[in-house]
Amino acid sequence: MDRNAVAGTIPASQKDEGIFPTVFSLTIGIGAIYMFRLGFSIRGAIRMPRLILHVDMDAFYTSIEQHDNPAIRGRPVVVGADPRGGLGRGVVSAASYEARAFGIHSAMPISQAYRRCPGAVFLPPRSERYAEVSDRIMRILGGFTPLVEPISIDEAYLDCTGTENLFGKPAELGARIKEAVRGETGLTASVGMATNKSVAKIASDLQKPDGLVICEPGREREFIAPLPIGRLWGAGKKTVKELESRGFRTIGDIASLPLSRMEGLLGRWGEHLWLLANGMDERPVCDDSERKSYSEEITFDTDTGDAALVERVLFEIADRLSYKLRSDGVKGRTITLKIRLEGFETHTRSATMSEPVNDMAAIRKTAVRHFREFDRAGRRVRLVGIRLSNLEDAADASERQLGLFEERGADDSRPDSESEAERVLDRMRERFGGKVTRATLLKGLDDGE
Ligand code: DCP
Ligand code: MG
Repeated sequence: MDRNAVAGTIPASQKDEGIFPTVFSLTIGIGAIYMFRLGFSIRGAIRMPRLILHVDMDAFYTSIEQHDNPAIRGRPVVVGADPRGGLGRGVVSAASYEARAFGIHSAMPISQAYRRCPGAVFLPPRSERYAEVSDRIMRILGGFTPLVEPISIDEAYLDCTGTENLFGKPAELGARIKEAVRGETGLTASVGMATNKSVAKIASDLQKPDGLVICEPGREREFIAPLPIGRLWGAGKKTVKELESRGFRTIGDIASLPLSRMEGLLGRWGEHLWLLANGMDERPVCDDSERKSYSEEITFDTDTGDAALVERVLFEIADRLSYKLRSDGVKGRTITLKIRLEGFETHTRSATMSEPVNDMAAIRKTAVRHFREFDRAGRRVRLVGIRLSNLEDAADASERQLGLFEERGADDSRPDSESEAERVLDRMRERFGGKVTRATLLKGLDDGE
């Protein structure tokens, strides 16, 4: 009944073995920079690398003001609070690149901005206009891939994996996107391209304004290594200070530390930063209106060899995922178990069902089965997670019968989301919040199968 698809990720230790071609750089038209050749690699043949873009508009608010009013093009422009001759309160929202030459930047007190450049053009924000341009930009980006995840008014992630036949190689795709945005809005965008979100976002910022920076698959780690730690998503001022006080300055400095050292310094947050510092980031590009998957994972406080504990955790995860799926009215056809072992080796095991599911029993049963079948050769487990993908609307799916699991016979025509027990649970959660899980209710029961 299952079409088993098995995929595994490459352990960190094998990620940088110099099997990739030489790094080179080349400047192309429109002021863009093409830093690394993006081509086929041995790894690409094994597992197709993703092509993730981060697009961020340059000096967004002030660029719109300069576009709409040619008289202020080329001049320092500041959008924000009223400066009132240097006595105004409030802050700078955006500063044009000409204004930045005076040291003016977003979030700076407007009075300070005024002192730095009294001759700048100070304008109040026109939020509606910016939102309208933002909508247009997101629509333009949507012409290149259906997978667009807007993350603020002027930036978005795109997953353009597999678009080469349509739009050409990454450098060409990037140039086309920038040209489409410029042609339709008159504004410039900076684009970063990589195999994951974190590196793409770092890349888009490297050659602003009007930049195009590409990191070749397999080069993620060395690409970000020379940059300061503060470039990593989530490395706030406090974290950077803490790390700098110990002599770590660059991303490469922390990437080469043993993971345990980072965890010793920053706890579990250390693991997050260590992964990003090593150029690893598995987060998918999520278009919320058409979400591609639901997933949840748990990292154990200490690596565990206790299979019963792992299964109990899978039970909890299945329960929470099932609740989310049912709340959103969707079902998934593919159930993936993710398991990370001590030493950081990560594996996934997927099964695609003949019918989509969203009930806890089905999700848990498949995840536990994968876990039991997985040979971890006595090694302890660091993390487990479950992902539901291949989603469809529960209403469509409920017309069909489940017929996959013994607990629902073929004559059971009730949609599984309406099973009595789960309805009761859902009602309790609505009253008491997310703290109620089936596993909480059944605590102490051996949940095996
Ligand atoms: N913004 C704001 N307040 C801030 C930061 C930003 O109101 N503290 C607004 C104004 C910016 C827009 O959001 O124009 C986009 O933010 P960015 O951080 O992308 O900054 P810019 O687009 O202005 O400049 P850059 O070229 O550095 O992206
Ligand atoms: Mg911007």
